[in-house]
Amino acid sequence: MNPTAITDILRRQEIETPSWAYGNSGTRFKVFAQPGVPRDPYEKIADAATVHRFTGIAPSVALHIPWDKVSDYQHLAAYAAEHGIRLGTINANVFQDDDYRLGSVTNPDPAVRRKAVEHLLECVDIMDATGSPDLKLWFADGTNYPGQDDLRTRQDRLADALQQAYARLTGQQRMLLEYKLFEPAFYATDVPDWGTAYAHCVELGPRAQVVIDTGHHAPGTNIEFIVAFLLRQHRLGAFDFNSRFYADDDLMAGAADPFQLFRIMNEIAAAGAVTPDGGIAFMLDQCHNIEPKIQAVIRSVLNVQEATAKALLIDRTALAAAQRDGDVLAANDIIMDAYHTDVRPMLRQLREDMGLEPEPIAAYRASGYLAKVSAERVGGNAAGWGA
Ligand code: AFD
Ligand code: MN
Repeated sequence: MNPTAITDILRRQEIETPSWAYGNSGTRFKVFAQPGVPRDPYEKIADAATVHRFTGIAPSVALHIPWDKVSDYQHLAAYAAEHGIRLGTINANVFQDDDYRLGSVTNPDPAVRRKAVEHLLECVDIMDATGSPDLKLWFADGTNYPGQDDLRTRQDRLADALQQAYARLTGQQRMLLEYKLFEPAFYATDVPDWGTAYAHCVELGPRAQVVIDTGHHAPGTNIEFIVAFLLRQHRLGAFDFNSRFYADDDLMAGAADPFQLFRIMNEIAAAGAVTPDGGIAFMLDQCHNIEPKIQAVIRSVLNVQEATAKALLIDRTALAAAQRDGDVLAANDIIMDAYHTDVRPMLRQLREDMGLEPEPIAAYRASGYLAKVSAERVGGNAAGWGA
C-alpha cells in the first residue's frame, strides 16, 4: 500500500475511549483515588475530549449505565458535541446490585431476570436519546460450584434475555455481546468464550455481534485467530482493547504485548476493516489504577495507532506470493519487517498534517490540563466503579 493510502486510512481511524477509564479504579481490594478525577459524566467527557484534542483519532466516548446516568441524555450528547466528540457505545451494567448475587439474566429467580432485562431495555432507550449505535453487553454471570445451577438452563435464560433486548433494537442499532473466561471464584462462566458469544449472536440475528476484549482469554490464546474467524463470519462487532500480564488486568492497550496487538491489527488491515466503514468499533476498556489516567489513555490510543500503522505497511502482494509458494521464512520476514519498522516519524508527520502537535503526550503534559482540573475538581464525589 502506498504511503498516501496508509496515511489516509490512519487519518480516518477512530478509537473510542471509555468514560470509566477517567474515574478512580483499583484492585479487588482497594480503589486508589487520584487528583483531578471527574465527578460526573460531563467532566468525564471533558477528559475524553482532551484525549481527542491531542490524538485526533478518539472522537467518541463510551458510556456505562448507571455510572454515567444523567437526567437529560440529549443535553449530555450536545455537551459532548460542543467539546468536539460524540457519545459512543452504551455499556449495560448488571453486575453491581445485590439482586445479581446468583447472576443477572441467568439468575434462577425470574424476577431478577426481569429486572436485568429491564435494565437492558433502559439502555436501548438511552441509545435512542443519544444516537449511540451500539449496546454493549457483558455479564458477570456464572456459578461458583458444581451443581449450583443447571448449565444448559442458564443458557436458555441468557438466550431469552438477549432475544428480548435484541427485539427492542431499531434502525442500525447493534447488540455487542462480550465474553470473558472467568471472574475470580467462578466454576463456570455463562459467556466464557468467543464460541458462546458467537453462537448466541447467530441465534439472534445479523445485528448481534461479538466483542473481543483482549484481556478476556486464557494465557497463550491466539486472539488474532478469533479475530480472523469472526471477520470471515461478519460477526466481529467491536474490540475492548487493553493488555494484561496475568488476568483481566485492564492495563494500557499494547503495553504488555505490542506484538500481539500488531498481529491483531494485521488481521484487521488485511480485511480492510481499519476505518469506521469496516463496521468494527475499536474501544478501549481499561482502568488506570496507579498511573495518571488521561495520559495513560492517550498512550493507549497511540499504541493502537502505531500497531495499525505497522500492519498497514505489510506488503500484501509479496506476502501472498510467499504464502502461495510455501516460502515460510520469506512470509514471516515480510510480517516481521513491518513490525520492526519505526512508524513514529510517519505518525508525527501525519499529526502535523492534521494540525496536531507531533508528540501528543509531550503536548498534553505541557498543556497543564491535569493541574487545571485537579485545582478545579475539589469536593464532590470522584467518579469510580461505584463498587
Ligand atoms: C469489564 C468488562 C466489560 C465492562 C467493563 C466496564 O470487560 O467490558 O463493560 O469492564 O465494567 O472488565
Ligand atoms: Mn471489556
